[in-house]
Amino acid sequence: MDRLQVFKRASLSRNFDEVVFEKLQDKTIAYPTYLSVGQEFISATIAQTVYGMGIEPDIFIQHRGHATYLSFDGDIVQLIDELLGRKSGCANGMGGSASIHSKEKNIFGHDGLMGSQVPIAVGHCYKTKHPTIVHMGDASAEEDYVLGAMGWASTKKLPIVFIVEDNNLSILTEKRVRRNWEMHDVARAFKMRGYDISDDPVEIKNYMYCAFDEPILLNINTHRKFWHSGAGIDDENIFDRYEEEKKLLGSIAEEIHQQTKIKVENAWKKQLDKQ
Ligand SMILES: Cc1ncc(C[n+]2csc(CCOP(=O)(O)OP(=O)(O)O)c2C)c(N)n1
Ligand SMILES: [Mg+2]
Repeated sequence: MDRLQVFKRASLSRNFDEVVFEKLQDKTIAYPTYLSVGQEFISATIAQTVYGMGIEPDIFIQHRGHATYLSFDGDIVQLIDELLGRKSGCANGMGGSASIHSKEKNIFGHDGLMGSQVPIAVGHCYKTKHPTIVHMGDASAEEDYVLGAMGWASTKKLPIVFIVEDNNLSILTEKRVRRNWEMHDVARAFKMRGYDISDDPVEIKNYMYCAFDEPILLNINTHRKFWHSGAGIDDENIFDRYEEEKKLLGSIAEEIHQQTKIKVENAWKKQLDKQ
């Protein structure tokens, strides 16, 4: 796997949301905003892997979706405009952070009801039989309609990948307070392959081996670096996959990080100058 290409995608998301963090603090952005920081390697690896397979999937995202949108090559300028509430935004300035989408990239925006994207994605995949990826949080996965839809996907052997971005949190409530079961076990109970893995890109790529031949579920353990919504820090010492990968890949990754930072900052500046 090209770990550097994955890093490039992750770097775009990281740098993008770091600018958004500042824009939230100085109130340039005044809407509820959900940062992907800390969780970027999930979408970055999935996108790099499926594009490497020559597949252009349909993608259903949820509220914490900036990294998914950018990793799957969603247009950065349209995302900036969306966060600024402009008509030229990817959801006509009406969706905001929680409901970004891209017609060009087959990214379907979220309606705000936790987990609703899962039955919608399954129904879509049942109709189209096109490779489909659906992202959900570990708390959204608990909604009853998610589980029924998974059963149907398994019964019909749909080409769908269920991605659980398991940051262990529902806003601030940890998983152990909410439930005593795990999503990969639920998938297996539905006779589907289900795996509980880390957000190490090599591990994610490896577990995509049978993706789209049959339904699979990857419960990917990850870490949310910032608040559930808005710009703040819950835990200064939380593990950061991005920094870990940067260290591992060395100076070339640092260079990619710096170049991407400039590119993203310039894109923001250009859009803000238009006001
Ligand atoms: C059906 C429903 N219940 C509650 C909410 C309020 N709510 C929005 S996001 C959220 C937590 C989502 O947690 P998770 O799915 O794990 O995603 P994360 O924010 O951790 O990425 C809650 C409770 C909602 N939007 N929809
Ligand atoms: Mg969560």
